Amino acid sequence: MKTTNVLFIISDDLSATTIASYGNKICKTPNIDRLAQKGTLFTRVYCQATYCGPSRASFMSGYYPDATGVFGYVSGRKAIGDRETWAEYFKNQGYHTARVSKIFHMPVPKGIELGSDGSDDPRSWTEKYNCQGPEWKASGVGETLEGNPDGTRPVVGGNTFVRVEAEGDDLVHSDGKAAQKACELIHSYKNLDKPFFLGVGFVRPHVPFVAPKEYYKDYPWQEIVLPKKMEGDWEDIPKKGINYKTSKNMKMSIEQQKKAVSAYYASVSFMDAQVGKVLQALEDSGQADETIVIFTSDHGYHLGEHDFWAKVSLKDESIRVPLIISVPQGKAARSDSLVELLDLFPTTAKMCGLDIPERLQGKDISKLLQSPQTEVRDAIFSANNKGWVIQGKRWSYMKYKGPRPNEELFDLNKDPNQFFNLVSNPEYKVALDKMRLAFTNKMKELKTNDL
Ligand SMILES: [Ca+2]
Repeated sequence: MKTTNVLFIISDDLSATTIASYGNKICKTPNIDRLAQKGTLFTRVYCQATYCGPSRASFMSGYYPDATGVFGYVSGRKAIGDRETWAEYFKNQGYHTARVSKIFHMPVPKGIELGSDGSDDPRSWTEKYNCQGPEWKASGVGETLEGNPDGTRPVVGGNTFVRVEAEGDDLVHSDGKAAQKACELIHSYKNLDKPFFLGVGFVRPHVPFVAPKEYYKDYPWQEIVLPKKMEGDWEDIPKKGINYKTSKNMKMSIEQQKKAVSAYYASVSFMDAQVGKVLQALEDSGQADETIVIFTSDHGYHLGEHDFWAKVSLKDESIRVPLIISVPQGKAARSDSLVELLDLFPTTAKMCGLDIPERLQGKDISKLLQSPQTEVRDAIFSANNKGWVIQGKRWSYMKYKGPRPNEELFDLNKDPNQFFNLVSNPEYKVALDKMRLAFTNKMKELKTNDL
């Protein structure tokens, strides 16, 4: 007998701050917003690692990166041994599981140019599809925005800020092909004798910012307003808290910064249009009433806050992700509970009537779909290769490896932009001690797991 299907859609490097239903007034995301109209939008969801590889290995395996030691660009299979991944668990419980494009780590743009598997976990899937695309080599008007102070650097590959207003339609690109493949699979699954778990990974807005030129037209760079900056902002940030990409080391002029944001928005709108196609296929195939839909990202992104760019930092823009969960006949709701991407595995298991494997480190948050006012935890936990962050609703505490100064403390009530590090301020000694203890306890707790 068929039971509930899971359609898991994940964008790459998508900041929640760029989605209209999360409050962005410029960037257009009508399809994600439509999903939010019949689902629960979670406002405080956090990744467990702030870059692709370890974040994806974490939510797919069900473990914090510090439990598995997976901080690189690998799937984590070696670390979890024979234990089932999220998709593999569903497969072994009788689901047809499929991957379209990037679910486990896949290098962008290189892996997409090659159409290769990246750090996939073959055991997780009944079938899988890679979606090759031209990426930065797409024909169109392109510009390199970093390391290009005199404007003479050609469009280059790699993990580089380049924008390309591409010729041609959506199907030229990896995400257009991924949407097409996902739609085809969804229609074919109508005839399956078992439920499906379909993971669809879109690679935009990850750099290069390549999208058909029509998606650029709503975002003239001259009209972009950059985030508020503060004089002396970096003075109280420990060295390891300064992000690996900054306006300074990328040598970006204000014009280049605005062009980066406009290109990011165009990439988000392009990705959003692909989400729309997949959701439409689900409705057209008559399976929307038996399918849970999840939309999220692997981590957040800086668009100039603190003069930081991209991911990896432990500040809120980098650790926070969007999450919408829509259930059959669902209505729009909002939850401010602190949620982690690790919660997806146990939550979907519960919602599909499967036992939750006890070893999992995330929580079942399915009750938030009925009562969005409920809270499931006091604090979230995330990490990068230089440190950790533990963050409750009021206090955010970061601890970096190596000698002092190696801590940050922010009062999110008074300072949501995280401009004022309170670690050296004696007035906040009680809060600091509390967060230091919470951090120590969390590290102990997550390492005692039986792996
Ligand atoms: Ca990513």
